[in-house]
Order: sequence, then C-alpha cells, then structure tokens
Amino acid sequence: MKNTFLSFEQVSLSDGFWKKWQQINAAVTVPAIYDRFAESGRFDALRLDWKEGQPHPHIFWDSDTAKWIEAAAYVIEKNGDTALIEKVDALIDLIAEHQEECGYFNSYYQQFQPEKRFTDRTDHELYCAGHLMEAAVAYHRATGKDKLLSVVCKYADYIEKIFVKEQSASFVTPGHPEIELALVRLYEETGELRYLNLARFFVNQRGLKPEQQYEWADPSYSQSHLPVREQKTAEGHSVRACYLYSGMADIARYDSDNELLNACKAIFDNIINRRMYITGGIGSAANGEAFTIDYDLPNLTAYSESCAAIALIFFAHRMLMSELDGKYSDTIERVLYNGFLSSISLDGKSFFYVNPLEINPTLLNRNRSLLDKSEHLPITQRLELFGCSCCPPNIARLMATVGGLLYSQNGNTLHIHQYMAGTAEFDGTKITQQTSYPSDGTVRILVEKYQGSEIAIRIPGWCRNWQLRVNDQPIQPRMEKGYAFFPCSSNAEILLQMEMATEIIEANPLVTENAGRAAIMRGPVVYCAEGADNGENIHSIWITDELDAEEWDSEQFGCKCLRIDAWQPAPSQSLYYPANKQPSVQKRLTLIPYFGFANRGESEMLVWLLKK
Ligand code: FUB
Ligand code: ZN
Repeated sequence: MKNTFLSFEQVSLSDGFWKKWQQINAAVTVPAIYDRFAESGRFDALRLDWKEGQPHPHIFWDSDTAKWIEAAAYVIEKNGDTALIEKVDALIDLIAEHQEECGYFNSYYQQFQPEKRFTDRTDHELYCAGHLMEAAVAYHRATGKDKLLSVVCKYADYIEKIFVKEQSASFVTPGHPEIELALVRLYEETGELRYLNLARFFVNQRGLKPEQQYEWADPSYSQSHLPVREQKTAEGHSVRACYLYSGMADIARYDSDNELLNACKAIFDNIINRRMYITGGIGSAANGEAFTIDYDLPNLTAYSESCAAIALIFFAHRMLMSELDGKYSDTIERVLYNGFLSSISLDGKSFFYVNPLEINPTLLNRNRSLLDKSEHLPITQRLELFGCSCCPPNIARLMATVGGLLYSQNGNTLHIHQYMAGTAEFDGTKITQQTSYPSDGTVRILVEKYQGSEIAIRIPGWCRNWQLRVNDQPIQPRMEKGYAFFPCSSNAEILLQMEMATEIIEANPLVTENAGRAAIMRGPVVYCAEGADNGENIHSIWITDELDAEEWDSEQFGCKCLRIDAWQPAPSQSLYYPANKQPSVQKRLTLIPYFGFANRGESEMLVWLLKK
C-alpha cells in the first residue's frame, strides 16, 4: 500500500469555505433528500407491499436509499445526530426484514420479478448491492452497529456463490459497475479476503467475452469492449466508467498489478487531456450519458452529470494512493470547486443532474420545441428531485467526506493535497490548516508532534508564483510531480503563499466549441458571466488580454467575484453587415464562480467568452 490517506473521520474542518458547505449538507441537504425520497415512495418500496395507485418503484431505487444512508452515516459520524440514527435504523430494519434467507435483497426484483433475478445484466441488481455495501460500511464505522453490515456480507456471499462458484447467473459482469469498488470497501472494513477476490473477479472478467447490452448501445457503453488491461481511453457511460476505473485502481494497488495500473494511468490521462471540461465535468453527450471522442466538449448541451464528476474524484483519489502526482490532486481540486459544487444550489436544497457550461434560455426553449421529446437538453434551474435521482445523495455523501481528500502518508512522508481550514489528528500528531482558500492563496499549516521526517505539499498546477517558509525561514524544497518536499519533524509552522491571479485560459484549438474563446479562472475556481449581472446576449460579449480585473469578497458565493473589461456589439437591425461597421459598447463584466450559477432565477450563463 503506497500512499495511505487519513480518513475524513480523522479530519475536522473548521470555519471556512468547506465547513460552511458541510454545515449546509448536514442541516439542509441530507434532511431534504430524505423528505423527497420519502414523498416519492423510495422508502416505502422497502416494505415490498406495493399497491396499485402508489408510485411505482424503480429498478435502482435501492441505490438511492443506500446512498442516502451512506451520506447520513457520515453526518452521524461527525455530529452524532440521534434523530438521523433513528431514521437510518428504520430503513435498515426494513432491508434486514426482507432479505431472503439465501442472502438476496433487491426490493424491486423481489416484488415484481422474483423469478428473474440475475437474468438481466442491465437491470442494476449488482449496482444496488454495491451501494448497499458502501452504506453498510459507512454506517458500521459511524455507529458500530452491524445489522446492515451483516445483511450485505450475507448478500455478498450469495453473489459469490451465484457468480463465481455456480456461475448460474445469466451474465458475468454487471452492466453498471459499482460493486467492484464497494467490495473492496467491504474487504477493508471486514478484513474478509473473499470480498477482495470477488471484486477482482468482476474487474478481470469485464470485456473478456461478449455480454448482454442495451439494444441501442454498443459494448463500450458499459466498458465491456475490451479486457480491462487493454482499455486505454475513457469510453461509454461516464459514471459507469469512473466507478469501474476506481475499482480497477483499487485492484491494481492491492495486487501491485502494473499492467492494470498502466491501463488506469492511460485512461486517466485520456480524460484530463482530451475529454474533460474546464470545470472537471465529464461525459459530454446526453446520448448514453457518455464520453464521446477526444476534444468533443460542447458547452450548451454539455451533459457532465454530477455523479460523473463525483466518480472522477473517486478515480483520481485512488490513483493518488498508488502514485503521488499532482495531476490527480489537481483534478480533484478542479472538480470540487467547479463541476461538483455547481451540482448543488447555494441553499443546499436543489440539484443539477447535468451541468452545462452555457445557458441560453431562448435557444434551449427554441430547441426543445423543435426537437424530438426524447432529446435531452439541460434544464436551467436546479430541482429538488429527479425521476432518476442518483445525483443528490451522491453529492451529499461526497460533501460530508471531502476531509478525506486532504492528507496521505507514505513511510515517513506526510502528503498535503488540498487546502481547507481545519485540523487533522493521527498517531499523536496534529496538523492545523488556517486559510481562507479559495478566496486567497495563503495557507498556514501548524504541525505538532509529527513523528515522520518529511512533508510533501502540493503546489497546484494553476499556481505560477509561490513561496514556502518553514518556521519563518524561506526554503528551497525538492520538487517532484507537483509536490514540494522538505524535511520536517516534530513541530513546525509552514507558510505557503500562492499568488492567486485572475487568469485567462484558452482551450486546445481542437476543441472546436471554444475556438476564439477564453475562460477566466482565479486559483482553482472557474468563473462565468450570468445574465442576472450582465444583461442579455452574453454570447456576443468579448474580452481582450487587458482585463483590468477587480475582485471582491462575496458573502453569497463564499469566495471572490470579479469584474473585468469587456465589449459588446450594439444592437443592429441588419442580419449581416461589413466587419467593423457595427459599434461596440464597452462595459464592465461581472463574473461569478461557475458553481454559483442559476441561484438567482433563470438567466443566461457563459463560461467561454469571446476573445479578441
Ligand atoms: O443507472 C444508474 C444511474 O442513473 C447512473 O449512474 C446515472 O448516470 C443514471 O443513469
Ligand atoms: Zn447522477
């Protein structure tokens, strides 16, 4: 095991950007999702007594419930919320009551297709099982209660019997990966090697021979087009893909399997160099919720599902465990501050399923009326619940555990990956970060009673100028793959000062959508222009290299907002006119953090601005 992360349990965030989000998560998001799930019938479905007239259960409602339990467990772990414990226990009682003697549990199949279990690869039974396992691990760690853990262990044993020992299921690997990474977590919690073996089995079998697929999809939709070790590009449904890649990275790490790790590395590089939005969003096509081809990153119709952004964090986190490289932690940061946070409203109650980089209500409404009803176009406002509501509880479970992304250890070296105000405690050591990141780039880190001999601190890829002082003395650290290494033992005060300038970012010219356009970033935060501040027709506004940027602290968004110089062509009656004949009006353009868009009613939004 190379780099072992401190778990979120060992890290307490204090006043600051992420602490606020976690408070909203505990006070608003987790309760709100519970209420919406209860109203929609998701919890009643666990009673297995559906009657005509009630909302009809869905094949993967169990996964929604499981993800909510998992998120609640993390909140309980930190806040010891007894009312929440009662709610979770009531759900677990229902699950345990209805688990079959053999170990099987699936509220949909048991009610509606009892004789069809494990006959349809696309029907999410193993996906639901995986989420139940993750929930069980989280709840066991939070409370010590093992009722759900016993349920999922018995279920995992049954799955092993059916899929490995008897091979009596109609398929070999699940259509929706998830159980692979979940079984690894189950192994880590129980120490039972057979769960790791089962995870390895599902990873290794994928793509070995043709398997059932949705009729409209090809094998790459579920990453079954090639044996996993031969996969070098990110293909198909992006959530499935990154859950699978996370499981692959886990197995590669446990087995020291370099061939598998190299496949993960190639796929990761393909994502971040060719198939990822500037916001860290992935899966650009609504059709199949999928990756498409290199550099195909449309803004208006970006799919960029919230769950996919979260899954990319899972993948990058696991890659960091095998290899200390700033590209992984940079990606985690990019997703966290942009494509992940955009998925939730500032009040914590509503969510985006897809996260576009441009909103033009007129264009979208025109398109909606012209297009086939099945065509998916982004909505312009977040919702409290979706028919397919996989994203909200996924957001809640990651929000509660971001502290687990901050620190790892390798022998005598402590790695510091992300900057969030708070304290970590482990092996008698205490690490305190004081910072108002991402509003500014100064991070003071107090190290107390450190037993190791070295610290490696990430210098973010976005940062051009920085300084590091230890105990008030400037130091010249050894740089390796985005990390600054320096000796440190016992007590120390580290001061990292990162210059956080407003930057103009251009896309690779092969991204056709962004030709002639630029985005604005400040530190890890991507900015956007919204109609609420800037009026209409934002697509026609252009900027130059001279931004004359002014920044200010925004209470509403919890970080800086910007104002820059821009120009906009004056309105015209002509459809076409000679170049340079139309006057332009200079204006100051207000930019807000991308994650905060669509919190002030429906309006236009644009990340990639025209640039002359
Ligand atoms: O299929 C289960 C979940 O629903 C997927 O992970 C999401 O992409 C959505 O399709
Ligand atoms: Zn989702």
